[in-house]
Amino acid sequence: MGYNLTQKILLNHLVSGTMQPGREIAIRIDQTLTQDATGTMAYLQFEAMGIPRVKTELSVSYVDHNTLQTGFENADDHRFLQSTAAKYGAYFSRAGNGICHQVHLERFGVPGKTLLGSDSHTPTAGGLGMLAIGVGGLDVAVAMGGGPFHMIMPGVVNIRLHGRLAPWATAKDVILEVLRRLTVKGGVGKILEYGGEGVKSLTVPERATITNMGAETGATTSIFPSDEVTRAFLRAQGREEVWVELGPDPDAAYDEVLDIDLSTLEPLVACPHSPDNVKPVREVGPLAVDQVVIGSCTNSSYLDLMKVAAILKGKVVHPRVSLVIAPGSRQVLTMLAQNGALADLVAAGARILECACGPCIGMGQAPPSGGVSVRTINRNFKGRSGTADARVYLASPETAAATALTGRLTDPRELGDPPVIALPERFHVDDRMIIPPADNPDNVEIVRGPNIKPLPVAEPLPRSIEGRVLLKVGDNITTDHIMPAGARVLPLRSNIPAMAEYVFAAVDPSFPRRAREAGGGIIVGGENYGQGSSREHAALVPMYLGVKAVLAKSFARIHRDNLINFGILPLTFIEPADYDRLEQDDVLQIDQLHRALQEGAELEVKNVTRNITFKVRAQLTPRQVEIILAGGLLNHTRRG
Ligand code: MIC
Ligand code: SF4
Repeated sequence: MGYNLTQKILLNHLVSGTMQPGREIAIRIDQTLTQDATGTMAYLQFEAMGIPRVKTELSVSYVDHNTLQTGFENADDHRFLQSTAAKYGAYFSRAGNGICHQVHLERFGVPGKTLLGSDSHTPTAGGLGMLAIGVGGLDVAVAMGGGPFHMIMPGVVNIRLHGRLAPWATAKDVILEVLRRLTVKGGVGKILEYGGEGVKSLTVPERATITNMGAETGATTSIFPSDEVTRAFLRAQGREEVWVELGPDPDAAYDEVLDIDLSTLEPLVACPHSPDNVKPVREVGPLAVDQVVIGSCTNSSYLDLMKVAAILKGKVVHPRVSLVIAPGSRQVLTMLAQNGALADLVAAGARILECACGPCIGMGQAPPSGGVSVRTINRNFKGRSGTADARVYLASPETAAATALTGRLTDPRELGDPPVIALPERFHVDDRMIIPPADNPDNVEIVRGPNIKPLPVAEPLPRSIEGRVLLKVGDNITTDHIMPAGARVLPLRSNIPAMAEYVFAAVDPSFPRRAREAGGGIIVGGENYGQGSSREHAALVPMYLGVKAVLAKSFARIHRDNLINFGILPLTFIEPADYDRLEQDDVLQIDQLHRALQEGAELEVKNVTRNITFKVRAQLTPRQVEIILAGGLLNHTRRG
């Protein structure tokens, strides 16, 4: 039996383990990326490991999230990141150069290589045939230090694309269809490998839209083959020499197969408040719209924005609508400026933002009260836009542009013939906003502003835990619920004591106070606890508040790994009904922890308040047991 593409890349990078789904493997990491909201922590952790220079082939430190500088904090963090990159051997992509995933695709991604990024949308580079995985910052710090990345071997799902997209159907509609079928937890423990003859008809930026938003299914990553289309993209970026042809063997086996006929897809939209709440645009509404946002790492490429410019050319935005456009990179913005498309956007009334994440992460441009916002981004979790009662719909740039003109959610097919925009022969290449590492690192001094506070480190796991249930939540709780982002909280990412005031802010603002008063405790969650962003702060800050364990029906991958990395026990109910028998404030006790974890045995939890017991599972690999016992990955790594 031959290998699929995922297995080929993994095999090439395998350090230990066997590639059987469910077994632990370790792989070598060629490249890493960090961004400013997760990067300060990652570099503080790298520093704490005491390694003088990164050991990867390439590490890039991006500034793209925290660019709204309403106080000194973000600018201070940027200076810290610039100095750590110079000293420790990473490239530094300056504020204004673009969103990490877009720039990495354009300038650094290489088919067949592995990329580990401290951002959940790192799989964007899968559009180039790279195996690109999003993780917490600490895992990236370890990889920068030359350590392998450990993961449970996922099952590989072959998504076979047939036919071609009909006019006005787009890559966004492909991934929305995948989300409609798989839901936000259907990809957990899986890698989505695209294939079939339909792949040929999709450009690299379109493929990248699909692999980017595969993150919303919970998948470990998504990947496309590297073919002549990939080669043409890399040639146009002046990087043809890194191209290699890569695909599955003809007799490759997969754990699952999913067929999608591209020709049957129509414009789709994800309705509030989940990316899997997908419906055809024509079935939603009539829906008056207050804001349209075009941008984010999912849909802000040159091709996307050229189509938007063509739709808007000569027209003006509807009086009700505020249209906001954030180009994905300086390359995109420069090209739009040079060919006149930017003038068309401005003339149409678009509010042009810098090349950054911006509204996608609630860094400005919050919609009005109760407002409806149609966005080309990847997440519409409640409150993420910065307005608690706003309703956010996710759609393609074409649907968004049509909507901006009419003021109501609009199927772009109403506009007649679609614009046809080809991939340019040559992109505008100018890497001067990417600063290479210093030649003389000894001369570089790390610049640390007052916002950068020392790194809290977890305690080794005690032999028994007794704690109060501090909070009980339902299914699909996101890391945005646990540790919100947005313009107010993001600047505190390197200041854990200050961040602690916002844990579960939108769910129960009394959480930090109660956690402090109780001296820590336990959180109870439903299915897919911790989905969404990779932010390790959703584990690190609860750890700082004394949270010892999370009991849930199931976990999202990155968050579960982050909990382990920060010494918090992720436990799952063996009988889901036991979830119903627990209430907030119940006192729980778990004894003989060390022995049960080391033996891989089930753990007995005593509900002291109700005088009942029930069983939970930790399902840790032997390495994860060591990490938890040591009080987290940093302690474990330092001990070597
Ligand atoms: C996001 O889209 O939620 C973020 C902000 O990019 C996060 C990372 C972070 O919280 O810094 C992600 O997706 O991992
Ligand atoms: Fe930035 Fe949004 Fe992409 Fe996250 S999802 S990296 S916030 S653009």
